[in-house]
Amino acid sequence: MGVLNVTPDSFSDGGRFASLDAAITQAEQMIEAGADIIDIGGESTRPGAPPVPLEEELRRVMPVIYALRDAGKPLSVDTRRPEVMREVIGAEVDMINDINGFRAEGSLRLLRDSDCALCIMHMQGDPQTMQQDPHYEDVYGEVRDFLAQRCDDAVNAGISRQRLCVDPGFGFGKTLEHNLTLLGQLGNMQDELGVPLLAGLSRKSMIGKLTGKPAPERLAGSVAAALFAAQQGARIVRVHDVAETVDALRVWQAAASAAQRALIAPQ
Ligand code: 7PM
Repeated sequence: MGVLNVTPDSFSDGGRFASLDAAITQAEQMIEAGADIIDIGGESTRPGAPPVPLEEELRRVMPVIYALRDAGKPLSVDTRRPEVMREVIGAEVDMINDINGFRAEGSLRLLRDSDCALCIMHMQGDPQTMQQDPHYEDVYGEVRDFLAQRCDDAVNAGISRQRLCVDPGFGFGKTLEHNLTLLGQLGNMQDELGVPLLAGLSRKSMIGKLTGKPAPERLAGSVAAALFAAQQGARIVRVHDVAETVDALRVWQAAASAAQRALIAPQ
């Protein structure tokens, strides 16, 4: 899954057209590089970020959706707002990726009346305050139980389990230690929940803490994290650097299958 942030820093029409153009070019490059899903986000969820007005979020994502409809790859929209979900479902997007786990009133009901996929993510608190003092008694158990409960809630709202995937939400109300505990147990979580797992680690502060590097220099660390997540059983990795991650996954997959064959038929 390639990350496409549509967050123009200029609000003039010139800035808007320029950023739409840039977003489309970036999406085309990610598809060319091997992305299977494009995740379109119009709301900055950076810790402490001010909320984006609803109308502005729609003005950012809708033109990009229309421009990428015929690009040949499934489109996902990263949003917490039922109003945005309704609009993008109407534009026939393939997945809603909600960092809030579809906890907003009415969102599951909206999804029931579509055939759109859902990515249910765990977040403790809200983006404004979540990194202030994250606390858990048992981070793995609490995140797993939350995701299991939200999956059951979705199924009880009339949504088929086959439409769901889950995400532990790295960096969303979690310390480095919490993130590492979750990453180390990703395989168990996949087994226990029985729905496909999505992992988003790309350029996150945990990579920065482990490498001592600022965001623009977190490529190698992010690729390592994506490979590890895939090896643990993650079915989807959400990344900024698609070409590099695809290369790494291809080499790792070839080596892993060769190792598997050697186990079955030793030379
Ligand atoms: C600033 C800080 C901007 C953090 C953007 C972010 C995830 C996601 C995001 C994730 C799923 C980022 C985050 N992260 N959706 N949306 N999983 N499902 O680092 O980990 O891209 S936004």
